[in-house]
Amino acid sequence: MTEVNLTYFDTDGGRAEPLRLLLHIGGIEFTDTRISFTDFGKLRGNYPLKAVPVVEIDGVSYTQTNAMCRYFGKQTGLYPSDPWQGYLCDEIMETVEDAIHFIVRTFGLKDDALLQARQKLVDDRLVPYLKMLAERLDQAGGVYFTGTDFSVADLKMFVWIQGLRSGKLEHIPADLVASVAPTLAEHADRVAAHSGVAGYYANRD
Ligand SMILES: N[C@@H](CCC(=O)N[C@@H](CS)C(=O)NCC(=O)O)C(=O)O
Repeated sequence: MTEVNLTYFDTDGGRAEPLRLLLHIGGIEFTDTRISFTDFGKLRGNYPLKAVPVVEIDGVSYTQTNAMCRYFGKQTGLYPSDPWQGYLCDEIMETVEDAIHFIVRTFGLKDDALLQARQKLVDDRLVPYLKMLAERLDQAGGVYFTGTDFSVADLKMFVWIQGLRSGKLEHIPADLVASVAPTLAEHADRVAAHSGVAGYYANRD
């Protein structure tokens, strides 16, 4: 049997979380290796791109979260088989990835520099991104991002929206999603209630 080992920070969020959910829901056994930031400093030299997530498949390390999501999504029915639905799924995942990239650029800033950067981030990036994504959900019928079937795009959106709503990102209002794109907040609630997602968190201590 193929051995899968996923390495990421010890948080129930971030880039690896959609993949943890996907593997759990899809019934693929994996080792959930969680490292501290201190460990990361010591271990990053071992990772192919000096970054995490890293997925080790039968002892070989691979990178890029969205590629992992597509690969395991195809094996578990959580990535569309139809090419057009696949495009829609990818568009959502890549858009979230871009948004994460813009947010990460503001990490490490302090005081007024952080305030200015976060306000600009909200106005120039997050608001347009949230509006575009809400429009896509609407175009897909309003329930899931690729139509009637639940997919890894829904998991990726869910994790990102939960992060935005957490209030943990200073100067990003916790009610931003609800005020700019209420349907995305409803979508995240819908995904949270999905039996596979709810079951996963019910068993997390
Ligand atoms: N495009 C990559 C981005 C990976 C990435 O930037 N990971 C972050 C953590 S979420 C990281 O390891 N940053 C530390 C660094 O690059 O030094 C992916 O989606 O896997």
